[in-house]
Amino acid sequence: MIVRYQPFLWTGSNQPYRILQQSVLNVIFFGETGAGKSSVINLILGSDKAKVADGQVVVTLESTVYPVKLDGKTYNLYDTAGLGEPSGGTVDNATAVGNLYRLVSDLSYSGGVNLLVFVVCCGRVTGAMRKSYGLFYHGFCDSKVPIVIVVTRCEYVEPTMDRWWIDNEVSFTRDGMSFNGHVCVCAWKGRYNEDLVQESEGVVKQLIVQHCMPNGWKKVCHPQSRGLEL
Ligand SMILES: Nc1nc2c(ncn2[C@@H]2O[C@H](COP(=O)(O)OP(=O)(O)OP(=O)(O)O)[C@@H](O)[C@H]2O)c(=O)[nH]1
Ligand SMILES: [Mg+2]
Repeated sequence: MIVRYQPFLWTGSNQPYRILQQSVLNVIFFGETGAGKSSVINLILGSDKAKVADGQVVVTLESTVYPVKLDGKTYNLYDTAGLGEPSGGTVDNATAVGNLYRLVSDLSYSGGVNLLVFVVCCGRVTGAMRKSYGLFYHGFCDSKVPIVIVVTRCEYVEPTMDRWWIDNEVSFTRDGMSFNGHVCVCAWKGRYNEDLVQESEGVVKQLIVQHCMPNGWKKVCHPQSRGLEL
């Protein structure tokens, strides 16, 4: 089931019209445009429900939720618009940032946020990554939510995909980015990499189950700030 995520509507009283199930665990995927957020979500879903880029286009335009059951619990996986798209793109950065802020605020009126998943491509650790991490983890989530990193495009890393993290973790910590957990994956289903994709599916699911906190963190927001445009 795919549910287009919609912000809550306000009745004018203190009750929103629509409350998401309290018992689900809310997991937000964020990162640069093209990092592989939707591909990683598809790995977990075991399907192609989340639309993936074909070429150099921005694909995920708004937050979309994909419910999935893992180990008997229901997780709502939130796919979000990519950060870092220069102004004038399909979803400019200010809109993407505003959508993320709204998502965190809206979830604070239901179960809260249980886990953040930062998705990056293997390659250079960039200032843009540091900015996205700082803005979302520290800025929007007050450093109160566990955060894990999923590194995509690791199919060519030798001798195993995890080697990339061993070589690059220090660059993240030096830039002030630390994580509760990490995995290096191949989220692209090619002809000859079925075993890597299968391995990736297992480690990503495990990462989420292991690090999701049981009680979601809720941002203290004021109703009048809900329409905030950043
Ligand atoms: N080779 C390789 N390609 C990948 C991997 N993960 C994702 N891709 C490709 O990278 C491109 C972007 O992937 P998406 O999943 O659409 O990225 P996204 O972060 O959701 O992008 P936006 O929605 O535009 O922000 C697609 O062409 C994917 O097939 C990977 O592990 N290896
Ligand atoms: Mg996407």
